[in-house]
Amino acid sequence: MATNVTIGAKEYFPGISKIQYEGPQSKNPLAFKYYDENKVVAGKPMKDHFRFAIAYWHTFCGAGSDPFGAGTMPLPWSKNSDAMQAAKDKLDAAFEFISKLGAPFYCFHDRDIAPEGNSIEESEANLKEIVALAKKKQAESGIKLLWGTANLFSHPRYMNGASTNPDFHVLTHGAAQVKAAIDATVELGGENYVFWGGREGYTSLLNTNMKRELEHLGMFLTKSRDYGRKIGFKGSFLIEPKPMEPSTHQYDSDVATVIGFLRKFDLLNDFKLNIENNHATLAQHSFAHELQVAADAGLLGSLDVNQGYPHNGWDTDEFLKNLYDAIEMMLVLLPYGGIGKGGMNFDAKVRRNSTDLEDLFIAHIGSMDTIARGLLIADRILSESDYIKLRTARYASYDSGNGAAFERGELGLEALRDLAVNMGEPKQISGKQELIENLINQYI
Ligand code: XUL
Ligand code: CO
Repeated sequence: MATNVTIGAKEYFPGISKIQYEGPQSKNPLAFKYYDENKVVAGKPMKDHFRFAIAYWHTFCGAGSDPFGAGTMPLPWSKNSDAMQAAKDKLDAAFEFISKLGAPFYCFHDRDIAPEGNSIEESEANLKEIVALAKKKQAESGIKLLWGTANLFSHPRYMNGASTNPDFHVLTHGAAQVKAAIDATVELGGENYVFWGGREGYTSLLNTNMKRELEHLGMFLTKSRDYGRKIGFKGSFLIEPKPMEPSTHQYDSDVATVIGFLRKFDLLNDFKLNIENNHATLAQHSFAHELQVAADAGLLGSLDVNQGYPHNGWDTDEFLKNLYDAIEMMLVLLPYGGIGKGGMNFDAKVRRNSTDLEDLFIAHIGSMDTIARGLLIADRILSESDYIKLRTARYASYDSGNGAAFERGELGLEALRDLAVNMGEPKQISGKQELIENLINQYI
């Protein structure tokens, strides 16, 4: 899975060579302090635990504009006035960046890598042309596609949603885009295909038939699955929950909601979850909570690693720097058996005042190191401490006797009532939360 540095017609990041692991003592901002890709931890190399991926839309397309001002980022690869030439330059910059960073994967929306044309046919042709070049770049560099997706939210036609749009005509345009994006993902050997709800949701119930819109979404996903399988896509389809923004109410609001939806539309065999930290916190959950809900259902597919700003209520897509989040993430992932064919995609952007091109490297290096530390710490907590023992012990009364009989379904409500009478008032048993919190801190 090693990546070879690949530079196109022009070098976009001169002076930066392949980022090396230098260890925790290093003062070099362009070196890894903890992410040592081949270091074996908990039975496998770090790189296989994480399967890091670079998000094309933020790192190569994000100009840093906000509702109050224009973009601030230099994006030297986006200067050509010919949109297709600019897309080719951006592809060169992307593969140079990803290979210098040493990330094994990338992720894109159709419109990130190729511009929309004046017709569906022109858009399809644009995408095909860039996909052919990306395929060569992948072969040359060893970088792989973690997932592809379609942008069904930026174009004004999607203002009322794509597959949940009240207008069937708009839905057909969404279908054309998803078909082309699945084709591109398969052509590039993509390991997953993502659906993030974009504008699939509503702003006012007064003008919305929610039941009908959800049925359309279920049908749309079913037909997308059928098409993908027909053309030989073997990977997972992933749904990425988010509760709000851009719509006031997003249909895929959190992991539990999505699992219920997948069950209703009989999609559990083909779909898993792509879980993003900032979306979890917008849903008033912790990242670990969302991961655990998916893990318990056997549906943990892939992660968009980032974090929000704790004092506001929107999706700030910051680079993950909170060590606790990284530790708690690994405390769920390690016992689950790892991320499988998923990965960790940096759905994150540098702040709009971080305008040096090297800041893109520094931001990714920081998150990769944070997550590597999370792994090292979580592994020690799991293998050396009493963490699992303390948690397991709380459920000991179900391990034998009547507790075990209850779990087997052998005790009805009358029998349980009689046991309560016989056993009398239960003794208080402490949950020991602070003890466990202290124990985690002891390993940091
Ligand atoms: C938006 C978001 C998307 C998805 C892919 O909040 O997270 O970028 O990851 O469409
Ligand atoms: Co995301």
